[in-house]
Amino acid sequence: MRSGARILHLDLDAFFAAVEQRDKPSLRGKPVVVGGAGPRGVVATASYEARVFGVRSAMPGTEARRRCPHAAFLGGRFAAYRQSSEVVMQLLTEISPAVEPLSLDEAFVDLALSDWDPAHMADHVEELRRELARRTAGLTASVGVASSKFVAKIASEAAKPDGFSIVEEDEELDFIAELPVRSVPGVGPVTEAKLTAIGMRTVADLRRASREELVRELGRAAGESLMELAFARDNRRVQSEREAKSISTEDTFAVNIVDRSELERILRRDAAQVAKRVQQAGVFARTVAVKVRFADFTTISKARSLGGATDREESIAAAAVELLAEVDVREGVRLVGVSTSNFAASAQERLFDEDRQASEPTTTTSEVDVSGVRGHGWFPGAEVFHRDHGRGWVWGAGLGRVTIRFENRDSSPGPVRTFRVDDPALMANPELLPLP
Ligand code: TTP
Ligand code: MG
Repeated sequence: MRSGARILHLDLDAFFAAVEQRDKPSLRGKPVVVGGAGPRGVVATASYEARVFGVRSAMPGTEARRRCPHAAFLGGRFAAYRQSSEVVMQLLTEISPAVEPLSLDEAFVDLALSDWDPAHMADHVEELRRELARRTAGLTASVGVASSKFVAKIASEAAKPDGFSIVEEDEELDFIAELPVRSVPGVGPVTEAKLTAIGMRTVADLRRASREELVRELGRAAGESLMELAFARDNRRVQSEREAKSISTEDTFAVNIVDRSELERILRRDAAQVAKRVQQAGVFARTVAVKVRFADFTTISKARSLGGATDREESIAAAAVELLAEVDVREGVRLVGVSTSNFAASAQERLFDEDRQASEPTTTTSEVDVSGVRGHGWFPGAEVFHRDHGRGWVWGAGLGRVTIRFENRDSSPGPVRTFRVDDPALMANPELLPLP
Protein backbone atom coordinates (compact mmCIF):
# COMPACT_ATOMS: atom_id res chain seq x y z
CA MET A 1 0.00 0.00 0.00
CA ARG A 2 1.28 3.44 -0.84
CA SER A 3 1.59 5.11 2.50
CA GLY A 4 -0.71 8.10 2.80
CA ALA A 5 -2.53 7.18 -0.41
CA ARG A 6 -5.92 8.81 -0.65
CA ILE A 7 -8.54 7.33 -2.90
CA LEU A 8 -11.99 8.75 -3.34
CA HIS A 9 -15.00 6.68 -4.34
CA LEU A 10 -18.12 8.46 -5.54
CA ASP A 11 -21.49 6.86 -6.26
CA LEU A 12 -24.67 8.71 -7.20
CA ASP A 13 -27.71 8.03 -5.05
CA ALA A 14 -30.54 6.02 -6.63
CA PHE A 15 -29.14 7.26 -9.91
CA PHE A 16 -31.77 6.48 -12.59
CA ALA A 17 -34.62 7.19 -10.16
CA ALA A 18 -33.00 10.44 -9.02
CA VAL A 19 -32.77 11.64 -12.63
CA GLU A 20 -36.47 10.85 -13.05
CA GLN A 21 -37.41 12.74 -9.90
CA ARG A 22 -35.26 15.67 -10.94
CA ASP A 23 -36.95 15.88 -14.35
CA LYS A 24 -40.47 15.11 -13.11
CA PRO A 25 -41.33 17.43 -10.20
CA SER A 26 -44.55 15.57 -9.35
CA LEU A 27 -42.45 12.49 -8.46
CA ARG A 28 -40.10 14.19 -6.00
CA GLY A 29 -40.36 12.63 -2.56
CA LYS A 30 -42.42 9.73 -3.96
CA PRO A 31 -41.67 6.07 -4.68
CA VAL A 32 -40.29 5.67 -8.21
CA VAL A 33 -39.21 2.41 -9.85
CA VAL A 34 -37.19 2.38 -13.08
CA GLY A 35 -37.39 -0.78 -15.18
CA GLY A 36 -39.33 -3.93 -14.54
CA ALA A 37 -41.80 -3.64 -17.43
CA GLY A 38 -42.86 -6.72 -19.32
CA PRO A 39 -43.30 -10.26 -18.03
CA ARG A 40 -39.59 -10.90 -17.45
CA GLY A 41 -38.42 -7.39 -16.70
CA VAL A 42 -36.35 -6.64 -13.61
CA VAL A 43 -36.02 -3.43 -11.66
CA ALA A 44 -32.99 -1.29 -12.55
CA THR A 45 -33.32 0.86 -9.48
CA ALA A 46 -35.81 2.35 -7.07
CA SER A 47 -35.95 5.69 -5.30
CA TYR A 48 -35.24 5.58 -1.57
CA GLU A 49 -38.98 6.18 -1.00
CA ALA A 50 -39.69 2.91 -2.84
CA ARG A 51 -36.88 1.04 -1.06
CA VAL A 52 -38.78 1.54 2.20
CA PHE A 53 -41.29 -0.96 0.77
CA GLY A 54 -38.55 -3.46 -0.04
CA VAL A 55 -38.13 -2.71 -3.74
CA ARG A 56 -34.58 -3.45 -4.91
CA SER A 57 -32.42 -3.51 -8.04
CA ALA A 58 -32.71 -6.77 -10.02
CA MET A 59 -36.05 -7.67 -8.41
CA PRO A 60 -38.71 -8.90 -10.88
CA GLY A 61 -41.06 -6.07 -11.83
CA THR A 62 -44.05 -8.15 -10.76
CA GLU A 63 -42.65 -8.47 -7.24
CA ALA A 64 -41.90 -4.73 -7.11
CA ARG A 65 -45.51 -3.96 -8.08
CA ARG A 66 -46.75 -6.22 -5.34
CA ARG A 67 -44.59 -4.56 -2.72
CA CYS A 68 -45.19 -1.01 -3.80
CA PRO A 69 -48.25 -0.77 -6.05
CA HIS A 70 -48.53 3.00 -5.67
CA ALA A 71 -45.01 3.68 -7.04
CA ALA A 72 -44.52 5.32 -10.42
CA PHE A 73 -43.17 2.58 -12.71
CA LEU A 74 -41.07 4.09 -15.49
CA GLY A 75 -39.01 2.90 -18.45
CA GLY A 76 -35.40 4.01 -18.71
CA ARG A 77 -34.19 7.20 -20.42
CA PHE A 78 -30.56 6.40 -21.11
CA ALA A 79 -29.75 9.62 -22.91
CA ALA A 80 -30.71 11.54 -19.79
CA TYR A 81 -28.68 9.25 -17.52
CA ARG A 82 -25.69 9.53 -19.78
CA GLN A 83 -25.93 13.31 -19.92
CA SER A 84 -25.70 13.51 -16.12
CA SER A 85 -23.02 10.83 -15.95
CA GLU A 86 -20.80 12.75 -18.36
CA VAL A 87 -21.11 15.91 -16.30
CA VAL A 88 -20.15 14.01 -13.14
CA MET A 89 -17.15 12.27 -14.76
CA GLN A 90 -15.99 15.59 -16.20
CA LEU A 91 -16.18 17.18 -12.75
CA LEU A 92 -14.04 14.37 -11.33
CA THR A 93 -11.36 14.76 -13.99
CA GLU A 94 -11.09 18.42 -12.97
CA ILE A 95 -10.00 17.17 -9.54
CA SER A 96 -7.46 14.59 -10.70
CA PRO A 97 -6.37 13.11 -14.03
CA ALA A 98 -6.67 9.62 -12.53
CA VAL A 99 -10.39 8.83 -12.65
CA GLU A 100 -11.59 5.27 -13.12
CA PRO A 101 -15.29 5.06 -13.95
CA LEU A 102 -16.85 1.77 -12.80
CA SER A 103 -20.26 2.41 -14.26
CA LEU A 104 -22.34 5.39 -15.30
CA ASP A 105 -22.73 6.54 -11.72
CA GLU A 106 -19.62 5.38 -9.93
CA ALA A 107 -15.89 6.15 -10.07
CA PHE A 108 -12.62 6.02 -8.18
CA VAL A 109 -10.38 9.10 -8.09
CA ASP A 110 -6.71 9.06 -7.08
CA LEU A 111 -6.36 12.11 -4.86
CA ALA A 112 -2.56 11.84 -4.79
CA LEU A 113 -2.70 13.49 -8.21
CA SER A 114 -5.02 16.28 -7.09
CA ASP A 115 -4.14 19.53 -5.41
CA TRP A 116 -6.48 18.88 -2.49
CA ASP A 117 -4.99 19.71 0.88
CA PRO A 118 -5.26 16.54 3.02
CA ALA A 119 -5.70 18.71 6.09
CA HIS A 120 -9.00 20.00 4.67
CA MET A 121 -10.36 16.81 3.14
CA ALA A 122 -13.89 17.27 4.45
CA ASP A 123 -14.13 20.78 2.99
CA HIS A 124 -12.98 19.55 -0.41
CA VAL A 125 -15.46 16.68 -0.39
CA GLU A 126 -18.33 18.97 0.58
CA GLU A 127 -17.35 21.41 -2.16
CA LEU A 128 -17.29 18.51 -4.65
CA ARG A 129 -20.76 17.36 -3.60
CA ARG A 130 -22.13 20.91 -3.84
CA GLU A 131 -20.65 21.43 -7.29
CA LEU A 132 -21.99 18.04 -8.43
CA ALA A 133 -25.50 18.98 -7.29
CA ARG A 134 -25.20 22.32 -9.07
CA ARG A 135 -23.96 20.92 -12.40
CA THR A 136 -26.47 18.05 -12.45
CA ALA A 137 -29.39 20.28 -11.41
CA GLY A 138 -29.86 18.53 -8.12
CA LEU A 139 -28.50 14.97 -8.09
CA THR A 140 -26.79 13.78 -4.94
CA ALA A 141 -23.76 11.57 -4.54
CA SER A 142 -22.20 9.71 -1.66
CA VAL A 143 -18.45 9.85 -1.24
CA GLY A 144 -15.90 7.78 0.63
CA VAL A 145 -12.23 8.59 1.09
CA ALA A 146 -9.66 6.10 2.37
CA SER A 147 -6.22 4.75 1.61
CA SER A 148 -7.45 2.03 -0.76
CA LYS A 149 -10.16 1.26 -3.27
CA PHE A 150 -11.68 -1.38 -1.00
CA VAL A 151 -12.10 0.86 2.03
CA ALA A 152 -13.07 3.95 -0.01
CA LYS A 153 -15.93 2.03 -1.60
CA ILE A 154 -17.14 0.69 1.73
CA ALA A 155 -16.91 4.24 3.10
CA SER A 156 -19.16 5.68 0.39
CA GLU A 157 -21.69 2.88 0.88
CA ALA A 158 -21.73 3.59 4.60
CA ALA A 159 -22.45 7.26 3.87
CA LYS A 160 -25.46 6.59 1.60
CA PRO A 161 -27.59 8.43 0.75
CA ASP A 162 -26.32 11.98 0.29
CA GLY A 163 -23.40 11.79 2.69
CA PHE A 164 -19.68 11.30 2.88
CA SER A 165 -17.20 9.55 5.11
CA ILE A 166 -13.48 9.94 5.41
CA VAL A 167 -11.67 7.04 7.01
CA GLU A 168 -8.25 7.79 8.47
CA GLU A 169 -5.60 5.17 7.96
CA ASP A 170 -5.43 4.20 11.62
CA GLU A 171 -9.22 3.67 11.73
CA GLU A 172 -9.44 1.39 8.71
CA LEU A 173 -9.02 -1.93 10.47
CA ASP A 174 -11.84 -1.16 12.89
CA PHE A 175 -13.97 0.33 10.14
CA ILE A 176 -14.09 -2.91 8.15
CA ALA A 177 -13.95 -5.44 11.02
CA GLU A 178 -17.65 -6.19 11.24
CA LEU A 179 -18.34 -6.27 7.50
CA PRO A 180 -19.73 -9.53 6.15
CA VAL A 181 -17.12 -11.41 4.09
CA ARG A 182 -19.33 -10.85 1.06
CA SER A 183 -18.36 -7.15 1.06
CA VAL A 184 -14.73 -7.98 0.32
CA PRO A 185 -13.90 -7.52 -3.39
CA GLY A 186 -13.69 -10.86 -5.14
CA VAL A 187 -15.91 -12.72 -2.68
CA GLY A 188 -18.94 -14.03 -4.56
CA PRO A 189 -21.64 -16.44 -3.44
CA VAL A 190 -19.44 -19.53 -3.86
CA THR A 191 -16.56 -18.21 -1.78
CA GLU A 192 -19.01 -16.84 0.75
CA ALA A 193 -20.58 -20.28 1.14
CA LYS A 194 -17.15 -21.92 1.64
CA LEU A 195 -16.24 -19.34 4.28
CA THR A 196 -19.56 -19.67 6.08
CA ALA A 197 -19.06 -23.44 6.15
CA ILE A 198 -15.88 -22.96 8.18
CA GLY A 199 -17.52 -20.42 10.45
CA MET A 200 -16.19 -17.22 8.94
CA ARG A 201 -18.80 -14.57 8.61
CA THR A 202 -16.99 -11.25 9.05
CA VAL A 203 -13.72 -9.64 8.11
CA ALA A 204 -12.65 -9.95 11.75
CA ASP A 205 -13.21 -13.74 11.51
CA LEU A 206 -10.88 -13.84 8.49
CA ARG A 207 -8.16 -12.04 10.43
CA ARG A 208 -8.36 -14.64 13.18
CA ALA A 209 -7.92 -17.45 10.67
CA SER A 210 -4.48 -18.55 9.59
CA ARG A 211 -3.24 -17.81 6.11
CA GLU A 212 -2.78 -21.57 5.59
CA GLU A 213 -6.41 -22.23 6.44
CA LEU A 214 -7.66 -19.69 3.88
CA VAL A 215 -5.26 -21.01 1.24
CA ARG A 216 -6.44 -24.57 1.90
CA GLU A 217 -10.10 -23.59 1.50
CA LEU A 218 -9.82 -21.16 -1.40
CA GLY A 219 -6.57 -21.87 -3.20
CA ARG A 220 -3.35 -19.90 -2.98
CA ALA A 221 -4.17 -16.77 -4.96
CA ALA A 222 -7.66 -16.24 -3.53
CA GLY A 223 -6.69 -17.19 0.01
CA GLU A 224 -3.73 -14.85 0.16
CA SER A 225 -5.46 -11.92 -1.43
CA LEU A 226 -8.40 -12.35 0.94
CA MET A 227 -6.08 -12.27 3.94
CA GLU A 228 -4.44 -9.08 2.62
CA LEU A 229 -7.81 -7.41 2.13
CA ALA A 230 -8.96 -8.47 5.58
CA PHE A 231 -6.11 -6.33 6.91
CA ALA A 232 -7.17 -3.48 4.59
CA ARG A 233 -4.10 -3.98 2.44
CA ASP A 234 -5.24 -3.26 -1.09
CA ASN A 235 -2.71 -2.17 -3.69
CA ARG A 236 -5.04 -1.82 -6.64
CA ARG A 237 -4.33 1.42 -8.44
CA VAL A 238 -6.86 3.80 -9.91
CA GLN A 239 -6.79 3.03 -13.63
CA SER A 240 -7.75 6.00 -15.71
CA GLU A 241 -9.08 5.71 -19.23
CA ARG A 242 -5.50 5.82 -20.53
CA GLU A 243 -5.21 2.26 -19.21
CA ALA A 244 -8.72 1.20 -20.04
CA LYS A 245 -9.27 -1.97 -22.04
CA SER A 246 -11.96 -0.37 -24.18
CA ILE A 247 -13.56 2.98 -24.81
CA SER A 248 -17.14 2.88 -25.99
CA THR A 249 -20.45 4.59 -26.15
CA GLU A 250 -23.96 3.53 -27.05
CA ASP A 251 -27.41 4.94 -27.69
CA THR A 252 -30.75 3.47 -26.76
CA PHE A 253 -33.76 4.69 -28.72
CA ALA A 254 -37.28 5.35 -27.59
CA VAL A 255 -38.55 3.97 -30.90
CA ASN A 256 -37.08 1.17 -32.99
CA ILE A 257 -35.10 2.43 -35.95
CA VAL A 258 -35.20 0.61 -39.29
CA ASP A 259 -33.64 3.33 -41.43
CA ARG A 260 -30.03 2.41 -42.11
CA SER A 261 -28.92 5.96 -42.91
CA GLU A 262 -30.34 7.13 -39.60
CA LEU A 263 -28.36 4.40 -37.81
CA GLU A 264 -25.22 5.36 -39.71
CA ARG A 265 -25.67 8.96 -38.67
CA ILE A 266 -25.94 7.89 -35.02
CA LEU A 267 -22.91 5.59 -35.34
CA ARG A 268 -20.85 8.43 -36.79
CA ARG A 269 -21.83 10.65 -33.90
CA ASP A 270 -20.89 7.88 -31.45
CA ALA A 271 -17.60 7.38 -33.30
CA ALA A 272 -16.82 11.09 -32.95
CA GLN A 273 -17.44 10.89 -29.22
CA VAL A 274 -15.34 7.74 -28.83
CA ALA A 275 -12.51 9.23 -30.93
CA LYS A 276 -12.43 12.28 -28.70
CA ARG A 277 -12.06 10.09 -25.62
CA VAL A 278 -9.43 7.91 -27.30
CA GLN A 279 -7.48 11.10 -28.10
CA GLN A 280 -7.87 12.39 -24.55
CA ALA A 281 -6.51 9.08 -23.27
CA GLY A 282 -3.54 9.42 -25.61
CA VAL A 283 -3.95 5.92 -27.07
CA PHE A 284 -4.66 4.39 -30.50
CA ALA A 285 -7.21 1.69 -31.15
CA ARG A 286 -6.50 -1.43 -33.17
CA THR A 287 -10.00 -2.86 -32.95
CA VAL A 288 -13.39 -1.30 -33.61
CA ALA A 289 -16.67 -2.98 -32.75
CA VAL A 290 -20.31 -2.13 -33.16
CA LYS A 291 -23.11 -3.43 -31.02
CA VAL A 292 -26.67 -3.66 -32.27
CA ARG A 293 -29.67 -4.58 -30.17
CA PHE A 294 -32.89 -5.49 -31.93
CA ALA A 295 -36.49 -4.91 -30.98
CA ASP A 296 -36.65 -8.42 -29.46
CA PHE A 297 -33.59 -7.62 -27.27
CA THR A 298 -31.26 -9.93 -29.17
CA THR A 299 -27.90 -8.21 -29.30
CA ILE A 300 -25.07 -8.79 -31.71
CA SER A 301 -21.57 -7.36 -31.69
CA LYS A 302 -19.31 -7.23 -34.70
CA ALA A 303 -15.65 -6.48 -34.26
CA ARG A 304 -12.82 -6.00 -36.68
CA SER A 305 -9.14 -5.40 -36.28
CA LEU A 306 -8.10 -2.32 -38.25
CA GLY A 307 -4.73 -3.61 -39.31
CA GLY A 308 -3.35 -0.33 -37.94
CA ALA A 309 -3.91 1.74 -34.82
CA THR A 310 -5.83 4.97 -34.90
CA ASP A 311 -7.38 7.76 -32.89
CA ARG A 312 -8.97 9.40 -35.94
CA GLU A 313 -12.69 9.98 -35.95
CA GLU A 314 -12.98 9.21 -39.69
CA SER A 315 -11.21 5.86 -39.38
CA ILE A 316 -13.31 4.74 -36.42
CA ALA A 317 -16.52 5.94 -38.05
CA ALA A 318 -15.68 4.25 -41.36
CA ALA A 319 -14.98 0.93 -39.67
CA ALA A 320 -18.18 1.20 -37.64
CA VAL A 321 -20.32 1.93 -40.68
CA GLU A 322 -18.72 -0.95 -42.56
CA LEU A 323 -19.48 -3.31 -39.70
CA LEU A 324 -23.07 -2.10 -39.59
CA ALA A 325 -23.35 -2.91 -43.30
CA GLU A 326 -23.08 -6.59 -42.33
CA VAL A 327 -26.15 -6.34 -40.10
CA ASP A 328 -29.73 -6.72 -41.25
CA VAL A 329 -31.57 -3.86 -39.53
CA ARG A 330 -35.01 -4.33 -41.06
CA GLU A 331 -36.63 -5.78 -37.96
CA GLY A 332 -35.90 -2.59 -36.04
CA VAL A 333 -32.98 -1.55 -33.86
CA ARG A 334 -33.29 -0.16 -30.37
CA LEU A 335 -29.63 0.32 -29.47
CA VAL A 336 -26.39 0.87 -31.32
CA GLY A 337 -22.96 1.41 -29.92
CA VAL A 338 -19.37 1.88 -31.02
CA SER A 339 -16.46 0.49 -29.09
CA THR A 340 -12.69 0.68 -29.54
CA SER A 341 -10.16 -1.60 -27.90
CA ASN A 342 -6.82 -3.31 -28.23
CA PHE A 343 -4.92 -0.07 -27.74
CA ALA A 344 -1.45 0.79 -28.93
CA ALA A 345 0.78 3.59 -27.69
CA SER A 346 1.37 5.02 -31.15
CA ALA A 347 -0.53 5.50 -34.40
CA GLN A 348 -0.15 3.21 -37.37
CA GLU A 349 -2.62 4.45 -39.93
CA ARG A 350 -3.35 1.94 -42.62
CA LEU A 351 -2.64 3.42 -46.03
CA PHE A 352 -4.44 0.95 -48.21
CA ASP A 353 -8.02 0.47 -47.18
CA GLU A 354 -8.70 -2.03 -49.93
CA ASP A 355 -6.95 -5.04 -48.41
CA ARG A 356 -8.80 -4.73 -45.14
CA GLN A 357 -11.75 -6.87 -46.07
CA ALA A 358 -9.56 -9.71 -47.24
CA SER A 359 -7.13 -9.65 -44.35
CA GLU A 360 -9.23 -8.72 -41.35
CA PRO A 361 -12.20 -11.00 -40.73
CA THR A 362 -15.11 -9.76 -38.69
CA THR A 363 -15.93 -11.60 -35.51
CA THR A 364 -19.56 -11.74 -34.54
CA THR A 365 -20.98 -12.54 -31.14
CA SER A 366 -24.57 -12.50 -30.03
CA GLU A 367 -26.44 -12.53 -26.78
CA VAL A 368 -29.97 -12.00 -25.58
CA ASP A 369 -30.56 -9.20 -23.12
CA VAL A 370 -33.54 -9.52 -20.86
CA SER A 371 -33.05 -6.23 -19.09
CA GLY A 372 -36.28 -4.77 -17.85
CA VAL A 373 -35.30 -1.24 -18.72
CA ARG A 374 -37.04 -1.04 -22.00
CA GLY A 375 -38.32 2.11 -23.52
CA HIS A 376 -40.02 2.03 -26.88
CA GLY A 377 -42.97 3.90 -28.18
CA TRP A 378 -44.99 5.72 -25.58
CA PHE A 379 -43.47 4.05 -22.57
CA PRO A 380 -44.25 5.46 -19.11
CA GLY A 381 -41.72 8.13 -18.30
CA ALA A 382 -40.80 8.93 -21.91
CA GLU A 383 -40.35 12.60 -22.64
CA VAL A 384 -42.67 14.30 -25.08
CA PHE A 385 -43.26 17.77 -26.38
CA HIS A 386 -46.62 19.27 -27.28
CA ARG A 387 -46.84 22.31 -29.50
CA ASP A 388 -49.30 24.11 -27.20
CA HIS A 389 -48.57 22.60 -23.79
CA GLY A 390 -44.79 22.27 -23.93
CA ARG A 391 -42.62 19.63 -22.34
CA GLY A 392 -44.06 16.64 -20.50
CA TRP A 393 -43.81 12.90 -19.97
CA VAL A 394 -45.92 9.87 -20.68
CA TRP A 395 -48.01 8.94 -17.70
CA GLY A 396 -49.82 6.09 -19.40
CA ALA A 397 -50.86 4.91 -22.84
CA GLY A 398 -53.28 2.48 -24.47
CA LEU A 399 -56.18 2.18 -26.90
CA GLY A 400 -54.62 4.73 -29.20
CA ARG A 401 -54.42 7.37 -26.48
CA VAL A 402 -51.63 8.72 -24.42
CA THR A 403 -51.83 10.60 -21.15
CA ILE A 404 -49.17 13.22 -20.58
CA ARG A 405 -48.17 15.10 -17.47
CA PHE A 406 -46.95 18.53 -18.50
CA GLU A 407 -44.05 19.47 -16.32
CA ASN A 408 -40.28 19.65 -16.55
CA ARG A 409 -37.20 20.01 -14.43
CA ASP A 410 -37.72 23.74 -13.88
CA SER A 411 -41.51 23.83 -13.50
CA SER A 412 -43.81 23.06 -10.63
CA PRO A 413 -45.83 19.82 -10.73
CA GLY A 414 -48.02 20.07 -13.79
CA PRO A 415 -51.44 19.02 -15.10
CA VAL A 416 -52.34 15.76 -16.84
CA ARG A 417 -54.03 15.68 -20.25
CA THR A 418 -54.95 12.89 -22.69
CA PHE A 419 -54.42 12.92 -26.49
CA ARG A 420 -54.65 10.58 -29.43
CA VAL A 421 -51.24 9.02 -30.09
CA ASP A 422 -51.31 10.34 -33.64
CA ASP A 423 -52.03 13.91 -32.54
CA PRO A 424 -49.78 15.92 -34.89
CA ALA A 425 -49.05 18.46 -32.16
CA LEU A 426 -47.37 15.76 -30.08
CA MET A 427 -43.70 14.90 -30.55
CA ALA A 428 -41.86 11.95 -28.98
CA ASN A 429 -38.29 12.06 -27.78
CA PRO A 430 -37.50 15.82 -27.84
CA GLU A 431 -33.97 17.11 -27.27
CA LEU A 432 -32.88 16.89 -23.64
CA LEU A 433 -32.90 20.10 -21.65
CA PRO A 434 -29.26 21.12 -21.26
CA LEU A 435 -27.77 20.93 -17.79
CA PRO A 436 -26.66 24.20 -16.16
P1 TTP B 1 -26.20 1.56 -8.22
O1 TTP B 1 -25.20 2.63 -7.90
O2 TTP B 1 -25.91 0.17 -7.78
O3 TTP B 1 -27.60 1.94 -7.58
P2 TTP B 1 -28.31 3.34 -7.43
O4 TTP B 1 -27.43 4.46 -7.87
O5 TTP B 1 -29.63 3.29 -8.10
O6 TTP B 1 -28.59 3.43 -5.88
P3 TTP B 1 -27.55 3.65 -4.68
O7 TTP B 1 -26.20 3.80 -5.32
O8 TTP B 1 -27.98 4.91 -4.00
O9 TTP B 1 -27.68 2.45 -3.83
O10 TTP B 1 -26.46 1.52 -9.77
C1 TTP B 1 -26.47 2.68 -10.56
C2 TTP B 1 -27.50 2.57 -11.65
O11 TTP B 1 -27.27 1.43 -12.45
C3 TTP B 1 -28.91 2.42 -11.11
O12 TTP B 1 -29.53 3.69 -10.84
C4 TTP B 1 -29.59 1.65 -12.19
C5 TTP B 1 -28.50 0.84 -12.84
N1 TTP B 1 -28.59 -0.58 -12.38
C6 TTP B 1 -29.27 -1.50 -13.19
O13 TTP B 1 -29.75 -1.14 -14.26
N2 TTP B 1 -29.38 -2.80 -12.75
C7 TTP B 1 -28.87 -3.21 -11.54
O14 TTP B 1 -29.01 -4.39 -11.17
C8 TTP B 1 -28.17 -2.25 -10.73
C9 TTP B 1 -27.59 -2.66 -9.39
C10 TTP B 1 -28.06 -0.95 -11.19
MG1 MG C 1 -25.46 4.59 -7.25
